[in-house]
Parts: sequence; C-alpha cells; structure tokens
Amino acid sequence: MTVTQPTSSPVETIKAASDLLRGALATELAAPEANVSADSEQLLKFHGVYAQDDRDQRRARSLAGESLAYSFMIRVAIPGGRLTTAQWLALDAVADDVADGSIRLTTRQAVQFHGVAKFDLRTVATTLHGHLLTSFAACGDVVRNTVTCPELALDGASDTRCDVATRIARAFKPATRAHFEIFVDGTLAVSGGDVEHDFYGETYLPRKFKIAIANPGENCVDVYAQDLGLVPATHPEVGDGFVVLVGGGLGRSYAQEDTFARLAEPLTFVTHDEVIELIGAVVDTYRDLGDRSNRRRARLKYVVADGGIASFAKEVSRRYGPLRAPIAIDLAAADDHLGWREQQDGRWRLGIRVGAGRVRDVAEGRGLRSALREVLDGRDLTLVVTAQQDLIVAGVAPDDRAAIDQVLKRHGVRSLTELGAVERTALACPALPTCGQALAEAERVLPNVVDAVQGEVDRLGGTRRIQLRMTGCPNGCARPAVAEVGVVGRTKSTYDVYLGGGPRGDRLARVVREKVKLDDLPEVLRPHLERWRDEGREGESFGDFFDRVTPS
Ligand code: SRM
Ligand code: SF4
Repeated sequence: MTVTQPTSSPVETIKAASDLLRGALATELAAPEANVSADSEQLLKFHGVYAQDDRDQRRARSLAGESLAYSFMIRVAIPGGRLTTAQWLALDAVADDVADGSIRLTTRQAVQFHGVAKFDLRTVATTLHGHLLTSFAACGDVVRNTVTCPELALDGASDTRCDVATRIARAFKPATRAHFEIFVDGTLAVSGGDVEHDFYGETYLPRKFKIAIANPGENCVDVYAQDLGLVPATHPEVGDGFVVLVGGGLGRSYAQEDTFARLAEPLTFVTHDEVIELIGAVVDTYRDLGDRSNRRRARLKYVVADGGIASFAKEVSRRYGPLRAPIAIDLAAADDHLGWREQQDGRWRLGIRVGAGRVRDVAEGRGLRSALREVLDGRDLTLVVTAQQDLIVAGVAPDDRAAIDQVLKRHGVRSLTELGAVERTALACPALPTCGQALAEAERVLPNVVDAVQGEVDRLGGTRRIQLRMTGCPNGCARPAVAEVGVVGRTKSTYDVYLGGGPRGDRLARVVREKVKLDDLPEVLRPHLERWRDEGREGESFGDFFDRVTPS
C-alpha cells in the first residue's frame, strides 16, 4: 500500500503543538469570556467537550449585534453503557446543577449534557472523576467509547467476554495527564514528564476510531457501521474469541463526493487473549496510513476501501504477525432490549424506551428523570444505556417489578404495550439547536415524523414494524444509512429519503428521493409500503422487501 501524506490539516498542527492535549486550555478556561479560541475548541473535543451555541438564538442575536449564546456539550464515555445506581444519580444531579435539565443517551451508549457554561466544565469533570467516570477521550481523534450489546454486559456471557469494553477503554485511553491536570486537579504539572502511548504519539489518530461488540446472535450495536467490530464466535481450532470486522463508517459529506457510508468487512479471528493486541495493530496501521491532510477522508474506512481488505490485512499482519482467516458469522435482526426480561440469575431487567435518548421531566418533578430517581431510591440496581438510545434498569428482584411499574406509570412513562411500532425503534440525533453541523431538525421533530410514518403503516392494516432513523445532516449520527427508512437532513426544510437497510444492519439503504419536505414524506413512502403489503413474503421485513424488488 503506498502512502502519500501531503500537507497536514490544521487540526494536525494544533494537536502537534498542544503538549499532549494541553494547549492554552487552562488559561482560556479561566478567562472571563464565555467561549474559547478555535484552536482550543479542537483540543476540548479530546476532553469530551464540544463548544456549541444556541442556534435558535443565532439570528436574533446577530441582528441585535450580540455575541452568540455560547455553551458546551459534555459527553461522558461509558464503556458498554453500564452504570451503577450511584453513578446515575450523580449524572442526574449534574443535569440540574449545570446543564439544561436533561440527560441525553447517545447511540454509542454514552451520556451527554447540553447547555453547560464554560465555568462549570471543571465542576462536571470533578463530579465525574469522583464517581469513576470521565468525559476524557469521549470525543477526539482517539479510540472512542466501545459499544457492547447489553446481553453481553448483563448476562449470558463469560466475564472475559463482557469485560472487553472495559479492557479496551483501559488499553486505549490516552496516557497524557492533561485532562486530570486541567479539569480535575487544577494544577498543571511542569510539562516534560508526560509520555503518550506509541499508538497515539503526539498527534494521536488521524480521526475518531469506533469499536462495537455485538451479541453472537443479534446486531443491536450496528457492528458493521464501526471502524472495528467484534462478533463473539467459536473457532473450530482455537476456541472462543471474536471475528474482527474493519472499515465501517456511515458519515459522508454533500460537499465532497468521494465520501461515503461503508460497511465493515471481516479481517480475522482472534481469541480473548489476543484481542487487545490485534486492536492495537489495527490502530497502529490506521495511525500510519490514515489521511492526515483531509479530515473528511481521514477515517479508517477510506484506508480499507482505497487499498482493499487484502492489502489492509497485509499491513496489519506486518505489525501483528500472521492473521487467522475469519470464520462465518450470522447476525439476526437487532433486539431492542425493551420490556421486562428475566436474567440468568433469576432477577429481572426492564428496558425503557427513551424518545431520542432524552431523559427529562415533562413538568416539575414529573417525568422519566424523576421516575428513575424514585426507582433507584433504596435500590441498588445496574443501569445500561443501549445503542438504541434506551435505558435498561437491571437486577430487579422478581417481587419488586410491580412497584417499579407503578412508579413509571405515575410519572407518565409509557409501558411497552402503549408504544407504537414505529416509535419503538425510531432514532434521531440531537441536531438543532445544539449541533453546529445540523442542516435541518431531527430530535425535535421526531414525534411528528413517527406519527406520520405510523399513519402510513396503519393504513396497510395488521401490525407491522418498521425501523425509522432521522438525522439533521449526512454525518449519520443516528445511523440512518443502515435503516429501513432513513430521513437525512439536506437543507433547512428538506431531507433525503433512504430505504432498504434492515434490522440486521448488514446492508446500506439507498436514496429514493432527494430534498423531500417532511409534509411530503408519507406520499414518498406510500407506494413502497403498499407494494410491501401486496407483494411482500410472509414475515419479510420492509427493508428486505425493498432490497429484493428494487434494482440497484
Ligand atoms: Fe456523531 C459529529 C452527535 C454518533 C458520525 N456527532 C457529531 C457532533 C459532535 C457534531 C459536531 O461535530 O459538532 C454531534 C453533537 C450534537 C449535539 O448537539 O449533541 C454528534 N453522534 C452524536 C450523537 C450524540 C448522536 C445521538 O443521537 O446519540 C452520538 C454520540 C455517540 C457517542 O456517544 O460517542 C453520535 N456520530 C455517531 C454515529 C453513530 C455511531 O457511531 O454508531 C456516527 C456514524 C458512524 C460514523 O462515525 O461513521 C456519527 N458525528 C458523526 C460524524 C461523521 C464522521 C465521519 O467521519 O464521517 C460527525 C462529524 C465529524 O466528526 O466531524 C459527527
Ligand atoms: Fe449533528 Fe449531523 Fe450528527 Fe445530527 S447527524 S448530531 S445534525 S452532526
């Protein structure tokens, strides 16, 4: 594989000059301004912090000659999405004390706070640190939060399997003490003693690097959408381990035609003991071969796509040693993990649907946030954020289920039987007003879009499920590129409509209509849905049907 590295992008220069992610952060965070410099915005990302402004206020403020309404988003990396009761309650307090009153569960099992003032960033970081949580490396050009199927994290898996996300987090968390010094301790050590891992070096990775671990049986984590995916399997010769997939990623840019969504493909099989070293070799390969000149084409998927998987495998094996051939995997449709399920230890867990991942109250003391506080009061439970932006409350004693149901009901949290089929699995990214990249609305209009799509599904008669995912731009944060119906922001008032992904997450959806107004979405979907009703095979999902009958 030949590598040419022309001029580095400006972010590469910022990283190189940052003294391992310090830059001028300490000074700028203490300065009276509400925002930070553009260079510091880039470095803040590594610390899990995004500079944002309230886009609803942009126009009025600019007309009034006022500065933007700056605030910050903080993302907390939670390996496998697993939290203790004490950790959840600490996050709940942060939501009120310094954020906008909501806890936002993400499509990668993390938690975000929006609307945090610059001067409160350290308070949040200290609180997180006190509860063995951190925002460090939740964003930035590093190995990100590893997503794990809740089934592996909660039961049905050996310790070695369910601990992999934590082992990955430990192995690939940057070594620099910058975060602790700047955000937690407040005292900057005299620099020079800090050494970063070789796989990062002073300029870290070309871009973000995402890992997910699927359940052997189903694909709730969208394992094909990852830079590196692990699928537990048993090898006929070496026993238990993982099939390793590489080169997935869903973001693309309207402005740059050589960007695209791509599914990961099999690279090798590793045992549990080998997995960290193999990931290290893939990360090394990416560090060396990833594009550092153009951030839009800097993800691993372009290295794999441009050179081909065979050439990529050769590069990895140069750094790792001979690679075993991968074995076949067969992932079924994603489980949404919702409702009451019995655990292997005889306790129960409840998967609660959280619309677009936004945990908040609808009135003072009433709503999901308050309900969860009440549920956790006097109980020692485990919580798991899912990759579908939902929350599982686990470890419930069998005779305690009714009491928990009552608390949720009193707070207006609807049970599984009260949810519509479309609503049950619909995802949306935050988009406006917080996301600086949003071209159109997503989370805020999701309930209306769900109603519109549900209306069309109801017209078909019977009970059918369909998977809807919506984003405010083609970066694809709610993974619309692999959905049965993907609605992707194109302009302020229009969306591109994608159809034909599927619940197994192993196929890319295809664009069927561009620049559609939301009011026209039912009309665009109707003929496809009617054809599914009339010509679909018994039990065939909409995505599978669309893919079967639509020539590519
Ligand atoms: Fe994302 C950037 C939100 C999962 C692809 N994503 C952003 C930013 C930080 C906007 C920005 O750069 O200024 C968004 C913050 C908005 C806000 O106000 O909170 C944002 N992404 C999210 C979350 C919160 C969406 C959600 O509804 O939950 C997810 C947080 C995950 C986490 O906990 O780490 C989130 N983002 C994803 C996913 C899905 C996934 O990883 O499973 C993708 C597609 C997969 C992929 O990476 O290809 C995704 N986000 C992007 C991209 C495109 C990257 C690319 O290389 O193509 C961007 C833009 C960028 O990085 O410059 C982006
Ligand atoms: Fe923002 Fe686009 Fe991601 Fe939505 S998909 S959160 S609009 S970057």
